[in-house]
Amino acid sequence: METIHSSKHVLRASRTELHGGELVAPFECPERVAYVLEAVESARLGEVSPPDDMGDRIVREIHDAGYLDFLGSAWREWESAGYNGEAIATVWPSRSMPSTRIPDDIEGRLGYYCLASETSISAGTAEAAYAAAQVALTGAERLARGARGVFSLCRPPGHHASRDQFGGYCFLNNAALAAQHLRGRGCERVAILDVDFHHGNGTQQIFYHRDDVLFLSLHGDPLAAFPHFLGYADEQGEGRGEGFTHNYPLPKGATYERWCEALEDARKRIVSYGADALVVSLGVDTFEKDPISFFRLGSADYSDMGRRIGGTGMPCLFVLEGGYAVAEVGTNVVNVLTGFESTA
Ligand code: Q9C
Ligand code: ZN
Repeated sequence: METIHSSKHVLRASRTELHGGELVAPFECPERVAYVLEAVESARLGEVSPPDDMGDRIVREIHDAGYLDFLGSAWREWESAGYNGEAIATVWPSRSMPSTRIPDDIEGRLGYYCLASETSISAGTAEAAYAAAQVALTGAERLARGARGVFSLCRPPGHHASRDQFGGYCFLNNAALAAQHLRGRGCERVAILDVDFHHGNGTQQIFYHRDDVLFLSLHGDPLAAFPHFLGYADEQGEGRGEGFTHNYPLPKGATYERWCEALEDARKRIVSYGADALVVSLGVDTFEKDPISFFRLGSADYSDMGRRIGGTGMPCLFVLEGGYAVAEVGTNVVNVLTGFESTA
């Protein structure tokens, strides 16, 4: 299996994450990719290639123009405001002041375009996010040209990013971009299976009213886990999209056995939907040693997960999302990929 990777991911190297009331070194760090590349190489998974320049047409179809302008200029504006730290949102158009006005001031714009304040914007963030988008789009193009499986080693991750908001370590929705690209390249129906520990709120929002992209997410129950305000079982899509979103919120301490029951239900839905291609939002923060999550998957379980995904018989693009037990992220991700390959 080919891996698509951009060394520009290192441009995303923020120093701060707001965690437990402290500014800590971010869980989502460049070392994650180093471990994944190491595991890809030692498993001899296949070639590692840089992304092609896929342009910004699909990015503009999925994301809001004002949001993209904001991402492009936020760091410069923050610096010119004279602040010493990284850009962190502190105020939102919340339930008590539900405004749609977009303020001029950077503090106001940050709040307008942000959905969670753990994520700081730093120098180079926009460039790295754009490179990750190209990695996802290039992977989708390889699939459209006939590959059975491709790995887009995206960083920063994407599934929390909505049409016009960043947060949860995400800025551009890599998996959504890949699905949209596949739609324009001959796939009538695309399914997105989100196996990251956290609900893929951004991806759900982007496709909520559509029936040409099926979205399924297995995740920690939002009553107990980030992003808290989306990902409940009764969210099933709206309008044409009704019945094309499926959420599987799972309890604290869920084992692979429990997780797998949900995967099997999702798998049936994907097959009966008749998807032409499958995009997997591949987060491995379901791991038992993940520092910010509460499932109990072990390293060997990821091989089984990959085999089951391969069992759909569908061409599959794996897009990296979360996973913060840094030293084990590589092994766990590559176990999914080699499990998938074993079903060829
Ligand atoms: N104090 C992804 O896995 N957690 N994002 C905030 C912790 C945010 C995870 C609460 C978790 C975001 C791509
Ligand atoms: Zn996650």
